[in-house]
Amino acid sequence: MQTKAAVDDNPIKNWLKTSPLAAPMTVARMMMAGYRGYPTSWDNEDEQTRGILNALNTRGYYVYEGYYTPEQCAAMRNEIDTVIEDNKDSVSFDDLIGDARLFGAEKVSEMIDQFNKDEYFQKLSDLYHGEHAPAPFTMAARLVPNDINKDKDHGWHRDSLRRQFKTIVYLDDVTEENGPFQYITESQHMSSIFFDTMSGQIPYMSSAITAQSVKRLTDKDPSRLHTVTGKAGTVVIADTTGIHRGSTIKSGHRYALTNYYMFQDLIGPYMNDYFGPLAYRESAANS
Ligand SMILES: O=C(O)CCC(=O)C(=O)O
Ligand SMILES: [Fe+2]
Repeated sequence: MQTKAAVDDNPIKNWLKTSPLAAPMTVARMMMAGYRGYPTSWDNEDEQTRGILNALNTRGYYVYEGYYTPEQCAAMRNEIDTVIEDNKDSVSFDDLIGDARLFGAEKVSEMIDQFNKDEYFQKLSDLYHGEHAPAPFTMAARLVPNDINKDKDHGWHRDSLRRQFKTIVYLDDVTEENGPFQYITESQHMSSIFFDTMSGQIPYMSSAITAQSVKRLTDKDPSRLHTVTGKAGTVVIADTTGIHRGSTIKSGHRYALTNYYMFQDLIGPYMNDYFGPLAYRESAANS
């Protein structure tokens, strides 16, 4: 049996990963994964809705300010502390770096469930996916600075090669210091997936993307790098097919809630293997 090291050392495989074939192979994989073009059937929606969806379609993300008041954000931060404390068995703790993430936090908190069930974001998801695409779970996250990550320039990735949409609400004021969301604009387009893979020299089969690859893209066009700072209560709405990351937190903390919207055929019990026991619930598939 070949060991992993032996596979990684395979010169043909390595050549394929970084060869000019990486780009067409990535696009082929994306189409096999069920890529759907970009529906634009929101012409009859109100101006704000059209503006948000058009921003997702072109640049890749939209910033919606003032979803929660500062007081609601404070209450929500307390709520996250409580659900993390009360559901330790379901929380992914990174003891080394101190981060805590609870996938499915809405199942143990009515407050968080309201964000999960937000009707307007659900409507945006349905329009953007071109079909009903619910959020089977919300992730509550509490991020803090740590010595291991503090000097690292990493974390870039695509969530999926199939259209995906997330809403992330900042529950702290987010500056350059405490882990702002960053996005490479237009990287969600199939054409960019092709050309960025080439010019960034992004290896085939890699959802993680090195800082070096991203630098190649931003050196070519610095205006593509966007860092989303914002007051507590700001919601980042993003097509996470595009290249993005939560940047490294250097000081303070960053509490946030993230709704994971998904095509219904992707929702199933297997999610609990990836995200923990609260992620999947039967009714979500039919909600
Ligand atoms: O929390 C963030 O800023 C982004 C994290 C992320 O990559 C995601 O939710 O897909
Ligand atoms: Fe992501």
